[in-house]
Amino acid sequence: MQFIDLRSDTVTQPTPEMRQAMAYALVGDDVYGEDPTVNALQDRAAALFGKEAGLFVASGTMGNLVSVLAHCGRSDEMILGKQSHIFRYEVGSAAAYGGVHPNTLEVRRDGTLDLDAIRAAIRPVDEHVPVTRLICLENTHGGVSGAPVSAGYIAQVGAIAREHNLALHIDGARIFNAAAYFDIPVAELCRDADSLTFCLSKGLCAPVGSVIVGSHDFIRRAHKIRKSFGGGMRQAGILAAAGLVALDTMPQRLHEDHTNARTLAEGLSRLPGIEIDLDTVQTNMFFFRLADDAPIDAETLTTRLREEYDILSFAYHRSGRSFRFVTHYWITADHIARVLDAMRTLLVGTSVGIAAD
Ligand code: TLP
Repeated sequence: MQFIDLRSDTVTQPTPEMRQAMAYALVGDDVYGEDPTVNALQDRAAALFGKEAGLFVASGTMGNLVSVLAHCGRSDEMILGKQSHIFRYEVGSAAAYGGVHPNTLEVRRDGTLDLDAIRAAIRPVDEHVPVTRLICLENTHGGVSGAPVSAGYIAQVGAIAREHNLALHIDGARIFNAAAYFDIPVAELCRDADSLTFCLSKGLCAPVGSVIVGSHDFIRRAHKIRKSFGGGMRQAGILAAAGLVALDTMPQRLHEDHTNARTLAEGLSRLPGIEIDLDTVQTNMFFFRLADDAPIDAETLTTRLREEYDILSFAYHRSGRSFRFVTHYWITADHIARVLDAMRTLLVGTSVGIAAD
């Protein structure tokens, strides 16, 4: 990659092995169910997550939308975090296309929703109110510094869901980062969920795609909804081939991204003008804030990082002074040293002189 791109792990490019697999992938018409590579990816994902079936979709957003609509009908309600990606960044699509009403709860620093608040949010049987059908969790939670959510907590939410006959969906865009953090198989983080979406295109580096996993019945409904959104792809095996390589090669190295994020965050915490809570730095992303008395404003920092150091970043949340840095496969330990040196120069005016290659 030409730049040190810390904006997101969505910027990752496919590895040479993925490009090779894509070039030689066996393909067929997936709308007929005849693409062997898509079928292999779906079966592989289902087995990995301990579910009956999988469905390849174009993106994490599509995976979440299709899942919500497979669980809920019009005027049904889903309980989810106010800081969740589904609520914040998916264009209100569940409401727009499915008439699904969001009932939002505050996400805590550890990525969880308060269990009593979930219980209290479940609607009573009353003709004035929507029917609660679904609880959505996010793991890792991008809205709060990539917090990994434990299997123990998910089991507790699963118990509430079962008690009230609700479904549990997990937006697991970065579930492999959570699994790497806890050092457990993804199936353990999925055990109590009825459905989960995970992304091949973020930390796993595949160019396109996500997979939904769940029961045969759920996937059958999701398949039809995917089709209605124009998401029935034809020779999609070219994309799925990269996804299979991603599953083979990427999950076991994600702890390197976590280590790099930690090193970067600790280095930044030692610089004046940076406000950062190191307790929140657990996986491959973290937030920090430029202090009000920092010697540089966010816009100048972003511009100088890009123009003078080939480092891409942007102020997050439009709050002006908050940044999110995300590490991934294409960010090396050497890059981390270069970012820290650039930040030190811009904030303090001195550099330890790490040469750019
Ligand atoms: N997140 C993107 C932006 O949209 C914010 C990012 O840079 O982090 N769930 C979660 C938890 C996500 O972080 C994202 C993407 C999605 C779903 C959507 O995935 P895509 O982009 O594939 O639709």
